[in-house]
Amino acid sequence: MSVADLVAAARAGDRRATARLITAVENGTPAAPEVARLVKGGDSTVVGVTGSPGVGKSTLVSALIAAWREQGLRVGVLAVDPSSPFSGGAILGDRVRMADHALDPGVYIRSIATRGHLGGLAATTGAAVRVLEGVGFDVVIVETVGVGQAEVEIAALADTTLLLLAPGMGDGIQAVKAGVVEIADVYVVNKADRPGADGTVRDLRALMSLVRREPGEWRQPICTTVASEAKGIDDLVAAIGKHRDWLAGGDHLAEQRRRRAAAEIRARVDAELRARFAVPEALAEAVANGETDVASAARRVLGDTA
Ligand SMILES: Nc1nc2c(ncn2[C@@H]2O[C@H](COP(=O)(O)OP(=O)(O)O)[C@@H](O)[C@H]2O)c(=O)[nH]1
Ligand SMILES: [Mg+2]
Repeated sequence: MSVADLVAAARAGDRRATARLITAVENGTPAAPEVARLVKGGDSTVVGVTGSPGVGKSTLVSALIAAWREQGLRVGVLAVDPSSPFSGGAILGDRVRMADHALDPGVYIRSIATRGHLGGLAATTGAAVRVLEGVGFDVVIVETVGVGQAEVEIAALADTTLLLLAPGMGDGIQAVKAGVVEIADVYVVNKADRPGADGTVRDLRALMSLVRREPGEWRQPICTTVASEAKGIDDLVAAIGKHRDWLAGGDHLAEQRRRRAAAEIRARVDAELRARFAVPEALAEAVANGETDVASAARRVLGDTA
């Protein structure tokens, strides 16, 4: 099958064709540039879903898929979360709903391994997002575990990033303080059926009242959900739509897309620099032994003899 045939098949809902296109760009095969060219110009709502393990991301994604499918939208999901959805995460756990999605040509779900990407995880994920956009998915969801820098970078690929918190998880507000707050566009307090949800919302409000914003700047709403019972999903979908409208209103969307592309290039450059400037073992030993210092060693690695 030619790349053009694959793209046509993927647009018609053939998930194997979609998978082959993503694999091509992930692996950087000779077909990759043609794939990129043929899928360009797509326009999806790209939604990042991040938060600590167990907070309910996969369950929420499943509920969001159902809501958007009801509106007739095609939904693609990239799960950059080792715990989901194919290795025991809640999407798989919810067998009935997942079986529906599995037969539904309007849904495509793919796990992205967190290791072994030549161009860096963010670059790989960004390329996959563009394929899904290009073959006509109206919404692309990227689920990541919001802990490491790589995950934060991946979340930054999204137009709208949801940060999930849950009562009693302790780390919630800390995650907000630690800078994840900068990438969140919508806060979601999930597991609102559990005690302490009100307190989590209050803590968030208090924290946000400290942030100064310019007029016209986006104010992150706080949505409460019970993902496992599909409660609060309509309000969340509406909040995502509002953020999308806000982005589209100013020059925000174009700026966001540029930022996304810059983040992808940045990730690729980082990966290539790492590959190009390997740290010789002897040099590491010299630093470990105190024969030289880290800064000088780093300059040596970079070939900077000045
Ligand atoms: N009580 C309650 N449990 C939930 C809710 N949402 C998810 N869970 C459960 O929390 C656990 C972790 O959910 P999962 O979606 O896998 O979390 P993830 O690691 O963030 O993707 C599962 O047992 C879910 O059934 C909720 O709103 N309320
Ligand atoms: Mg998960």
